[in-house]
Amino acid sequence: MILHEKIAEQLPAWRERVAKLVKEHGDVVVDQVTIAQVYGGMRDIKSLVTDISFVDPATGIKFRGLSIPEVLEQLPKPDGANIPYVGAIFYLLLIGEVPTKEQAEAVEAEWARRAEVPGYVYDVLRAMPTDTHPMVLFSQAVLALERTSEFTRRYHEGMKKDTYWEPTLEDALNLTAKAPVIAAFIYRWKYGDKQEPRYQASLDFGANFARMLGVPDKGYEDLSRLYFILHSDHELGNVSAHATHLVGSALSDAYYAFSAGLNGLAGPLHGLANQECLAWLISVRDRFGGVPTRQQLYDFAWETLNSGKVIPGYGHAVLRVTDPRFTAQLEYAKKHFPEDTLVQIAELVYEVVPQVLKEQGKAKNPAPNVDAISGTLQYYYGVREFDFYTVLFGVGRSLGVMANLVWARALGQPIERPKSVTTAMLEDAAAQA
Ligand code: CMX
Repeated sequence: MILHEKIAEQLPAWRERVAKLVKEHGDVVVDQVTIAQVYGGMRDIKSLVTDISFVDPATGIKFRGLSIPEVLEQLPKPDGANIPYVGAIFYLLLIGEVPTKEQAEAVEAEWARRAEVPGYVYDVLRAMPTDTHPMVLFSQAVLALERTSEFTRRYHEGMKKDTYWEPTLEDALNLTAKAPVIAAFIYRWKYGDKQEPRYQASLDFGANFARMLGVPDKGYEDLSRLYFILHSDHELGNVSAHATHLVGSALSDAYYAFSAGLNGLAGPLHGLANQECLAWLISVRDRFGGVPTRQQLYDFAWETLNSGKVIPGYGHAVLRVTDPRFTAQLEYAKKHFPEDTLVQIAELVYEVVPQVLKEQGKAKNPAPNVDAISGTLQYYYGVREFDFYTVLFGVGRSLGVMANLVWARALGQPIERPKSVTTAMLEDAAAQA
């Protein structure tokens, strides 16, 4: 299999590079930690390593060194599509090279071969009350698949540490292949015809997702590809990536690890913000019967802040500029459906809210993040069940966190175990400073 071969080819050089760095320069100091950071969610402490993506606070995400416009331009696309194959971004994240069309199609073929979801997983979901949040269903379905883990099977048989990455890659491919099918089933079971979706080997990941969800508009196939590419990875410290990495570091397999990542993604300060953001835009539309004036929007934003709430979709823990993932989605919407009321409101919010947040003076970044518009695009195509949106984020995020898990195993990253201290210790440190 092409992904296996390519990683195996690169591994000896990577292992040598990392071993040399740690052996010869292991005691070089890369960061210092303040009391504010220890008490402040470990913000900005450089303590994780990944070569798969990097978020520059001033420019945003780069996937293996490529910006979002470069990714959209350079990765191969299915015939007739405007957005690249999802298989192409997975190849880029895992291998670090822009794939040829054939290589991207080889990943797509692997997925098609592995997409079938065992019947008992559907039974687990059907046994749940229908008002269960879709993220609970998603996480539960992933966990239910754990018994199929190749890594865990091989681990218990006994395998050498330097081969851990091989069954992890198998799990990663199986999990990412099944994720869109599970997501589509959750959608149909909760809101639609309750049928089990069928993955068609003749279609790519994005087109399959659109068809399995039952969205007839061809444009939704491209939007699905765009959505999954943009949400795939955002370096390693964000909650979903870090939770997956942390749990995986105990040699829990890909299913345990990704289920944990999904549980973190479900929080309102992380992935759930996309559903909250669309709800906020709709409340603007309903209050003013359409696109408000700047002044009306300005007052509405202050009303939200004064009621103690955040403005969803704005602010970021790392970024200090407009998120390029927001820009890519806004451009897509303006190109394909510029007349849509919610798109126009989202654009006006982009003009007004940063100023409001600056005046409030709390948020370190008053600019929009990925969630500020993603729900608006889904809504346009008729996917209007807000609480499903974080599941879409999760399908995309599976790509990045699985690529990271494979490389963490390949490079033998150890169990995570940072040190905690007591408040009294910090007070002592402060007294001595
Ligand atoms: N609206 C109102 N206040 C905001 C704000 C917003 N959009 N963004 C930040 N603030 C406030 C914070 O609540 C914090 O207030 P307190 O000091 O009273 O606690 C203050 O500004 C400083 O926060 P910060 O350092 O700028 O931001 P953090 O790194 O702590 O948090 C984030 C980042 C994203 C959680 C925060 O900006 C936020 O809550 N945004 C709204 C929710 C959102 O869009 N989340 C999605 C993020 C992307 C993702 O992970 O999916």
